[in-house]
Amino acid sequence: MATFSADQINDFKELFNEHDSNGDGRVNIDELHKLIASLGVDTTKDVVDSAIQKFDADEVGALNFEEFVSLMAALREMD
Ligand SMILES: [Ca+2]
Repeated sequence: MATFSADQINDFKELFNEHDSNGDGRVNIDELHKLIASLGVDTTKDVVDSAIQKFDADEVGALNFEEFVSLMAALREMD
């Protein structure tokens, strides 16, 4: 998580918690799709699905907060 400031991490945490609608500490494909849309990024479920597969290190089909931050880092790299 080295590339983000503490403030950014806090913002991510808020965003993550806000979209973890069932409160299980992970964002699944539907939750992540809405989260990314709320950032103003237009994407498809297929793209979200591949992102989950790529960053879901423990392979449960949803991202925990740490995995989510890795995804945000990768998205930033693409800018
Ligand atoms: Ca969840």
